[in-house]
Amino acid sequence: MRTRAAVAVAPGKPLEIMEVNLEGPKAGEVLVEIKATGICHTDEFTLSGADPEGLFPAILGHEGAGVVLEVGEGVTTLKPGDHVIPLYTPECRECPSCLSRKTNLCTSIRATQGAGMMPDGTTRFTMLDGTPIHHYMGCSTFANHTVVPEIALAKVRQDAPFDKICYIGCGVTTGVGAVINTAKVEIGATAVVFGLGGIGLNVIQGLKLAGADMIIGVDLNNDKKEWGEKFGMTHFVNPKEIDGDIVPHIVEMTKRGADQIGGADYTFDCTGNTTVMRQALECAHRGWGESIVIGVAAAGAEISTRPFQLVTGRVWKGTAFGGARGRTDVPKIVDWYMDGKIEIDSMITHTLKLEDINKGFDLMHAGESIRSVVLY
Ligand code: NAD
Ligand code: AHE
Ligand code: ZN
Repeated sequence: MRTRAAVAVAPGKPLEIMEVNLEGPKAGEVLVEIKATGICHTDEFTLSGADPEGLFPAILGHEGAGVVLEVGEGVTTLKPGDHVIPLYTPECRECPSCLSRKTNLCTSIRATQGAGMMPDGTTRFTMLDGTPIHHYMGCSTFANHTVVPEIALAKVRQDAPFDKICYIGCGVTTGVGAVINTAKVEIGATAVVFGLGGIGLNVIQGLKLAGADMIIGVDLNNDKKEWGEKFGMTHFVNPKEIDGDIVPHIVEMTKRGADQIGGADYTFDCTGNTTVMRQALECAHRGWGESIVIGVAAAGAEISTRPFQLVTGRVWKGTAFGGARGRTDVPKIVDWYMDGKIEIDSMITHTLKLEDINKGFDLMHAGESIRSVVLY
């Protein structure tokens, strides 16, 4: 069939809207009509050329929601008409990683996914002149139709609005899941969130849900103060507006009662900046503070700190997709949204047509959007 897509033709170039060919689903695969997709900073990261796994031409997008149109041979868990959210972290329930119960990072198709291919090593997308187009993170939601492995689709309830639940395909689950699954934050905790964008605000709403007491948000953009407060942030710091280094500043802020050592129980990097990652670790509490890396850093970037920071009990962790097992957890998060336990609507600041998708990237660069969503 033919479908319309925004194609990343080369690093640093705007996406090009074009008709592309899409081959039908092979065994174990599913054809999905994408109804809505968010634009995540990771799409921008790959488009910019900073992603060591970036391939071109490719159809980016990994934060979508849609309807199953056709299933390939052997598909048993989905049928035409089902509503689904594509998962860049699949859940096969059979690989050593899934069976370990220690990680959400299913490894069954990671190699081909990283190579921009379907599990059989081929692509379903081609340009009209026959040039192959790479898949992206196994999802390619910047196309009106896409083919996704069965194990990389979460079946969700039919009454949930596509234009909101697409955000559960990455940002919401990553932020809320980092708090609940990865950090396992407890009631009364102190926490610091660096970067109050589409991910950081969801970390804040996760912290509120978990019952954290003090939630400090850090951002270079003062407009984010109001945003953070809306979701439960109790204090805001703009590093450009304080005297001296952010680490002693936060340590001072987090001294509580008899505990005059200071430092947060949990800190989260939602910027992708390696200097910020170090600051986040170092303002975690001596003896037990945990710092969770969520941000994705450019090829070649490295993190460093004095080993003494770890010797004295701070823990450095990372999380992908908020530690969520997609087929199991995503339908539950959709329920939380539908039951009013988590908020999504106000974070979707812009809705765009596919033709205007590049505006979504401009709004992100200008710090004017939290999430832009493309409606097909
Ligand atoms: P975003 O652009 O919406 O937000 C980034 C925020 O960080 C902005 O508010 C910006 O002002 C702020 N910021 C930038 N530099 C800063 C600094 N030095 N100090 C303080 N604040 C700073 O991006 P997003 O969609 O929220 O994504 C955030 C990061 O998370 C990106 O690196 C993205 O690739 C990554 N991400 C990771 C996962 C995962 O599974 N680990 C999932 C989604 C996104
Ligand atoms: N390809 C990059 C890494 C990108 C990355 O870390 N992706 C996250 C999801 S970001 C979603 O917005 C992830 O899930 N990582 C686990 C995985 O297996 O990719 C690189 O540096 O090579
Ligand atoms: Zn994302």
